[in-house]
Amino acid sequence: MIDKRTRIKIAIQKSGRLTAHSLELLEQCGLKYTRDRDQLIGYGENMPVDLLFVRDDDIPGLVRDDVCDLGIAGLNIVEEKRLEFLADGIEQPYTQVYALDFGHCRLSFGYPEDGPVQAIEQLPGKRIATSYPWIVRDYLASRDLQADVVEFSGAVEIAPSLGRSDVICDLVSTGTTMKANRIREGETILESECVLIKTPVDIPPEKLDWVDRLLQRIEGVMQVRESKYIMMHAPKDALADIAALLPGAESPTVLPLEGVDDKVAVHVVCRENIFWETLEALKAVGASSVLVVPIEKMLA
Ligand code: PRT
Ligand code: ZN
Repeated sequence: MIDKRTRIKIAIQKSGRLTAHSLELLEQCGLKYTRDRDQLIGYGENMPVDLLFVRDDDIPGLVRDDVCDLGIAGLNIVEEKRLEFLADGIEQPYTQVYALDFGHCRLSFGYPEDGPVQAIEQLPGKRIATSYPWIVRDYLASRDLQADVVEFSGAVEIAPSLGRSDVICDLVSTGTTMKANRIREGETILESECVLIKTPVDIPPEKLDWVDRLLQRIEGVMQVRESKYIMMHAPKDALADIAALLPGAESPTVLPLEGVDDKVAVHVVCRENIFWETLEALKAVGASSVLVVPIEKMLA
């Protein structure tokens, strides 16, 4: 039995598109764990953290019910369940803490190429197959459109050819699935990525310190993904130009160069990715010996 009072429980997808990235994120936060025999629970060895491996659809409910303190799931699922809970009068089933920058996809309408609907204005009176009935109904209501929403739990793209719908609304990443079924992607109603959600209940004091530490580490991991440490030699009078060229840069460290009066060494952390164009622009204002180094860990 897991001690709920002192150990943090995190719900993650058992096996699917989000599993590897979710585990990688937690491992980057320093978590080491062992999985039980039936692989349903991961016991943290070096932190008071346990992982619950479940279907992604169950993650919002486990967090809402405070069975888990935190959960990692796609915004598509988190938002779908939020609207469903809202219909039951539950206003804040969880708080969304971070967007995690993986699992990117979009929820879009799909119009069969030879079907009767080719734009949202033609939706009234038609049937829409989707696994996201609450999001679709919410979208239709916001546009004052009346259409029938037919719930499908999977293989939504075959609903039109089965004669079950005129249109679909489904997740898209590359667009290959819709194309293969001769469906044209239409309007996107939700841009999704994986998010971290937190229980609506106050975290007990016994766990608060570790929850805060974990959230801070996740923030650190997110920041270093894009961040770079940049070193260069630069003319003293080009420092303002250089600062303007570096995206998301913090105050640079400026160091003297032995035996050189008009140049300095500049070290700076950039919070965004650095492209070749930026390096070329730095060179154009006089920078030389520019090094861009990845950052492994960062604690704000
Ligand atoms: O068993 P469990 O319920 O946990 O898994 P699942 O089968 O419900 O989910 P899974 O692993 O397929 O997806 C988990 C999450 O990944 C989703 O909730 C999204 O947040 C995210 N994600 C990202 C996607 C996609 N990209 C995606 N392309 N989820 C599903 N798809 C499907 C889509 O439904 C369609 O069938 O892939 C097809 C479209 O892909 P393209 O590349 O052909 O456009
Ligand atoms: Zn699922």
